[in-house]
Amino acid sequence: MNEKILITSALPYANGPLHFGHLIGAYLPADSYARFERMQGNDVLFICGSDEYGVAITLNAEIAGKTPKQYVDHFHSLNKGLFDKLHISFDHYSRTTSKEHAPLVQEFFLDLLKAGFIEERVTKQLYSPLEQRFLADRYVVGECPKCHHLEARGDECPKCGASYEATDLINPRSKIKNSPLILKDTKNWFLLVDKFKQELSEWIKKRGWKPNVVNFILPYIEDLRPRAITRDLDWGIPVPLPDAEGKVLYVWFDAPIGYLSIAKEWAIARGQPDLWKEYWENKETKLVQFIGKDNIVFHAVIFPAMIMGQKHPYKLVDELPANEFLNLEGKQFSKSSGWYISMEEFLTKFSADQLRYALAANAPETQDAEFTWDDFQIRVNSELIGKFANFVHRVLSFVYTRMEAKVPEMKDLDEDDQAFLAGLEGLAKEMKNNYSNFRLRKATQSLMEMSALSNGYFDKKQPWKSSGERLETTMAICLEAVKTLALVSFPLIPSSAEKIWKMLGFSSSLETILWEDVLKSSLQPGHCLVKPEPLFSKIEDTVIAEEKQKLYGHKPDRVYPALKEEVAIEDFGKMDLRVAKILKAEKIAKSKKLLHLTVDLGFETRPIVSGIGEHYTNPEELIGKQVVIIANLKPATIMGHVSQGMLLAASFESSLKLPSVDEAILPGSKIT
Ligand code: B3M
Ligand code: ZN
Repeated sequence: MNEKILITSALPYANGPLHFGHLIGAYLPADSYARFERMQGNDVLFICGSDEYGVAITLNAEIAGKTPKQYVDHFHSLNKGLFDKLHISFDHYSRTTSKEHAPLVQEFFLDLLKAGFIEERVTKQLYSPLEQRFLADRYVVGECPKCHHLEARGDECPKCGASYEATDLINPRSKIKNSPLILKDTKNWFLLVDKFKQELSEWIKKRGWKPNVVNFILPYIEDLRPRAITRDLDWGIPVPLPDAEGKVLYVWFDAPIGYLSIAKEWAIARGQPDLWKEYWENKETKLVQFIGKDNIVFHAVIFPAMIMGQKHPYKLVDELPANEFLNLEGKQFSKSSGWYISMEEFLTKFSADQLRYALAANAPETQDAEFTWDDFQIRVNSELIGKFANFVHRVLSFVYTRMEAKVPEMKDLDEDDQAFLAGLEGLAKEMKNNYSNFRLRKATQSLMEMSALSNGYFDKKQPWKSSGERLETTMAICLEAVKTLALVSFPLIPSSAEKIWKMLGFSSSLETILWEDVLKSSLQPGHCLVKPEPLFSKIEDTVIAEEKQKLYGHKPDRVYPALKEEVAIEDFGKMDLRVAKILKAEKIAKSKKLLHLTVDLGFETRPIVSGIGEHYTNPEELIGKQVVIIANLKPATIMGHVSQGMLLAASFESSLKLPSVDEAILPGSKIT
């Protein structure tokens, strides 16, 4: 065959650890496909790398008290290590902070600018005078323009789900400093992607992709508008223009070009710096890009438009197997809320192949799917062990212990033999077809069918009651089945397949063999087997029960707000904090949030208006409570009520409570 096949997986953000959903979304399907196509004798280049720019990373790095570089270094090496443990066989795994990446991205930008596909525009963006920087939407909170929820995010309201521009928020504030923001003119560059409507539409229609992808994309192309491709950030690839100080390229402009820069870095590392062009600039190459469904637009529209607009003859994507989402026990994976399974911890208890098989068997290829601990246990114990490994083990053990570990000679075939061999051949063809067409779920079903057919043949021929030529023929045929199972399972569960291959006495690796050669040639009589070892360990109910308890009883990982900037002791000394006793507490008409309080300061009583109404819906419960107030705050008038002071409240995520002061401490006492 020797077709050139360039395979990519979506570049994972270096913004957190990989979870099962990522694995079955864009990595395991790509790896199985890459392994399969290598077995077909094709010239495969399988690449990926960490996606290391973007606002989510700068924000999370700030919260973690790290620089973005420290932050991405951590997750780049963590995720690279996980891919290795999961036997994802990238030919090269790199990162978008590599030295090859920026020049390629900046060349793309300048080509598109010169060709008239990028335009400079001035727009109003949110600016933080306190932080002296423009803030991207993730850094902004404010009042939802639709439902007036006060803690709405910069791009979406968590309460009513409305999505909007950050500039639409009422009273926008900095998420980090809680300080007010203003609208300010700023210059950015826009990709005129709408100019590619016609070309994109014609190109997409010829792709022959899954209807769910095409039907989603065509209407999107019709509604294409120019997109901002630069940001006011200091973490990213600088805009390569003289008057672009403080501007970087938007992460989704640079990241897809990572597929080229990683291939280029791979070629340089091999001492053939232009080799990558034999894949990316060769129209005969088949480009297959594995992604999650949320990345379809950038891979089927924006990046192809960028390629169409620049000057190099880079390949456009040929196949775009986009998987749906995987949920965990009925809910979305979410590290922040604690609803997730640590991949690292999982791999200390279960094998990569057990996970690969269970995820593939349940792959979300046409609709969202679920990972459940019960299903995982059934897939491993009943299918992988009960069918696949059971047959392999009893055949190898039988020949090893009762036939001197030597492959017997296949003599005359009876009807059962011929039917079984034909069944094996048919299922091997079915698996080849499933792998070629990215149907991993179907491939696992065919593997189990092949295992069941093999067990059925073994049970029917009853070698333990057989002898002479009949026994030899039966076991020779069973060994052919074991060989076929090792071959066709390699793309799916490579480590176990290699173990079977070794137990069959082969010193080679399945990575170097050809699919058709193995199917065509029978095992040689007299060939020696190696002592068989179990392939998997059974998963006990107690282990699953423990894992489920951990998940359902899981306390969410706390994400603490970043500390504010340091203050001098003199600054703190200006505030006069006092203990106050709440004497009266009433709601203020037309406000959900505000309460009107009367507090006793010992030497006087004071009116205070406080925004705690949503957390104390029954204000009377506050009466008699001793709290801390800032007693020397300038008085203010709020909704017509004078307020002389401010209560100190403790808030975390969405909860808020007033810290209480012990009764023994009298109102008016100073807090220092
Ligand atoms: N980093 C993955 C995501 O959206 C994103 C893919 C980039 S591929 C060029 O989670
Ligand atoms: Zn809202």
